[in-house]
Amino acid sequence: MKAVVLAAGQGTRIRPLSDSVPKPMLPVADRPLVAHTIDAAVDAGADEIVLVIGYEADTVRDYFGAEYRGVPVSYAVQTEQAGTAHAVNTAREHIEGPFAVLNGDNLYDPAAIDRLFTECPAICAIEVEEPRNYGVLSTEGDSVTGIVEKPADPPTNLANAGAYAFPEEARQWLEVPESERGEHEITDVVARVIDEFDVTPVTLERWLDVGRPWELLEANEWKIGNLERRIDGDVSEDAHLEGDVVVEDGATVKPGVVVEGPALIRSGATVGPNAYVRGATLVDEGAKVGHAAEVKNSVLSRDASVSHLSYVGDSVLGRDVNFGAGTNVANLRHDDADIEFTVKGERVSTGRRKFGVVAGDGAKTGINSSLSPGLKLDTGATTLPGETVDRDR
Ligand code: TTP
Repeated sequence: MKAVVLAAGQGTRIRPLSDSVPKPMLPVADRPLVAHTIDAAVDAGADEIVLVIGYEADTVRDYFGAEYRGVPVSYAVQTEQAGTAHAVNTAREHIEGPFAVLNGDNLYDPAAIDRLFTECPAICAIEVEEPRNYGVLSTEGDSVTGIVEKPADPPTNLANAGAYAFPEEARQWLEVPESERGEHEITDVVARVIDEFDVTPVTLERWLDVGRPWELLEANEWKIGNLERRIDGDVSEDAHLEGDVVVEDGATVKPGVVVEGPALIRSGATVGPNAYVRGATLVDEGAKVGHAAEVKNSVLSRDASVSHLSYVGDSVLGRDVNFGAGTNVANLRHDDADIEFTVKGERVSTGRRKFGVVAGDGAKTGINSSLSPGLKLDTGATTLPGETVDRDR
């Protein structure tokens, strides 16, 4: 079965991280987010991956090329991000026979994608506590009987998880009218398939929709948590690596460093001397954790640097970010309330008691900067030496 993977979106809610890197290419453990989706499809036996690309399309195409893990990859370019059904319709020429559609910014448990393929026509669902915020499936016995967006009175607690196996007839049904929010949405195609076919719900054990910056952190918590200890890099005898720590070939861990796994230190990265790295941290290619710095449960993207005597917790640093010496990130409020973050101009709860800062590519802090919890630093933003920063910039 061919798998159409949607990766054309602009990722507006995850800005500034998506300012130049498209969301599907943001780092999750040792590969881009969308590579995990594609891995699940390949493991389930997909015979071709059709990637729908648009926003910053070349970054995606350059990474995957014409073949990924022995499976051919083709591309459909969606020039205007007019909705998920519109995205699949862009790939129409590539589709023949039954086909799967997967969101390129979702993490699925791989076993479920396997079942999705075998049970076609089928749809992945996840049991949630608050279905009102999701597309919700109604079911009868082992069949899906309907799908309704954000219902006031949800028929089940089964949320649509954005993974579908469609019969070949669905190829003819991809042109759907604009929805209330002005997009051509895949749920309208799903509704037609449900009307005309017996559709099986496939329940996921675990699922994550990566829309906002803290969900990128959660994606890394998930995938770094699955790593098994492997030390291939240059690690000092005086460093102490505990648990499932991966140090890739070409990475350097200097004397006096303590790493508590799970953690991933990628090729070209340097940690220490005397640094402390803990809790599902990614130190991506070329990134640096300096002398006596502490990094906890954070993503340091490619070539980001946390200089000596700094603390970074529960934070996401984009590419080439430079935190000057003594930069301190606060990740907890005195009143213990959940940390809020600005998404598309509005403060929203992250649902996390601990959350630090999100710094766009190339942001720089002056020495001894103090950064408040839930702070956003835009791409290229700077702070002054000794500054206390409690407003986004
Ligand atoms: P969304 O999460 O709705 O959109 P997005 O990823 O652009 O993010 P944001 O809402 O923050 O701007 O999209 C779900 C998936 O579908 C995601 O993988 C992107 C993809 N997509 C397309 O490929 N084309 C489109 O026109 C749209 C709307 C989404």
